[in-house]
Amino acid sequence: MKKQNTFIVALAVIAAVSAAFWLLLAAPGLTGNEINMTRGVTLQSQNNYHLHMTVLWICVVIGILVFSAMFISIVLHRKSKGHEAAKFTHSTKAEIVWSVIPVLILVIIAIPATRALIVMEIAPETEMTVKITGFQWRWKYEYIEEDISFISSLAADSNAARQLHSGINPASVEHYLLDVDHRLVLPTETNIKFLITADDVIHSWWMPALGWKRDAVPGYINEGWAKIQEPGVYRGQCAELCGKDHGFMPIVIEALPPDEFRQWARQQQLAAVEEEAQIERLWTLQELMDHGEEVYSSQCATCHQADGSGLAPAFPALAGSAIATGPISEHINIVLNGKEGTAMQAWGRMLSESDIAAALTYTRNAFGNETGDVVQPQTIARIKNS
Ligand SMILES: [Cu+2]
Repeated sequence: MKKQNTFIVALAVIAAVSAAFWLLLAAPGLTGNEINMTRGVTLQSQNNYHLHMTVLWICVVIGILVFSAMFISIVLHRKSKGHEAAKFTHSTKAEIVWSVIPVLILVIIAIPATRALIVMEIAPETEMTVKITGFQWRWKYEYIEEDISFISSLAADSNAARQLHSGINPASVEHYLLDVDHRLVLPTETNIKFLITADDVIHSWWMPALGWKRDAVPGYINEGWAKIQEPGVYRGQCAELCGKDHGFMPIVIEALPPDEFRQWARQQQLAAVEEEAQIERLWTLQELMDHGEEVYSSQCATCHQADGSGLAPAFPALAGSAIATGPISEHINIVLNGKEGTAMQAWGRMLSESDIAAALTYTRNAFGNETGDVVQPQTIARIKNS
C-alpha cells in the first residue's frame, strides 16, 4: 500500500512540474519576455512571433489533454484497484483517429506558416538596396544607391577584452561581443532590400529583430527585405561557423527616422570626398604611424597580435618578418591581394588606400622593424588602379 502511495505522489509531482513549465513558457506577462521569442520590429518578425505563439498554445492544449488522459488512467485504473489490462492488439478505428487528428492539426498550422514564409520571401517594391558581404571575420556594407560602403568589425573594447591574458573582465564591457565599430545605419519605414553574399567561406547574416537570417555564400547572392518599424539599435551575429573568429563578427543595426538617415548618409558621402582628398596628399611618417596603429589594432591585431608576435603556425609574426622588413613591393602585394591558402585576406577590397598605406608603414616601423619606409596612400591607389 505504501509503495502505491509513493507512486501516486510521484505522478502528482511530475504533473505539477509539467503544468508549471507550460505556464511559465506560455505566459509572457507573468515572467517577462526574457525566455520567449522576441517580437522584433518588422512584419516578418511579428508574423514569426504570432506563428510561434499559435503553435505554442496548440502544444499546450495537446500537452494538457495527453498528460491528463495519461495521469487519470494511470491513477484511476491502477492494478491495486482491481483493474486488468485489455487484451486487444489492433484497432482500425483508433489508428484512423490518431492519424487523422494530427494531420488536421498540421494542416491548420501550415496555413499561417505558409503565409509567413510568403511574406518573408516576396519583397514588396523596395526603395533602397544594401549589399552585405561576409568576410573572415567582419561584414562589409554597401549602400548601392547612396554610394556608401564600409567595413563593420568587432568593437575595440570587446576585441581587447577577448584577447588571451588581456586581464579585462568581459563582464565589464557593455554589449560584449555584440558591438561593432561601424553600425549598419538604416532608415525606418522604408522597404530595404538586402543582397547577401560572402568573399571567402559561408557566413550567415542573422538579425533576430528583423525576423530572419540569410546564408552568405561565396559566388551566390541571397536576398532578404525589411521595413523597420521602430528606430533603435538592434544586435545580431554571424550564424554559420566560419572559422576561428566566428564568434567575433557581430551585426549592429541602428535604425533612424528617414530624415535623420538622410543626414547620416550625406555625412558619409562628404567623408568619402574627404577621404579621396587624403589619398592625393603626401602624409608624414608620424601621420601614417598614428593612423596605422589604429588600423592595425582594429584589423590586423586579431591574427598577428597587438605586439606583432603572431600566433604560430597559422598567423606569422610581423616583428622581424621577412615580408614586413623585406622588399616593399612584395609586402604591398600580399596586403592588397592576400595569400592563397592562408587566412591572409585581400585587404585591397576591404580597406581604403589611406588605411592600407598607414598599416603598411606602421608594420614596417613598429615591433622593432626599423625599415624607415614610408608608404603613401597615392602609391597604393596607383598600384590598385594599374
Ligand atoms: Cu561566422
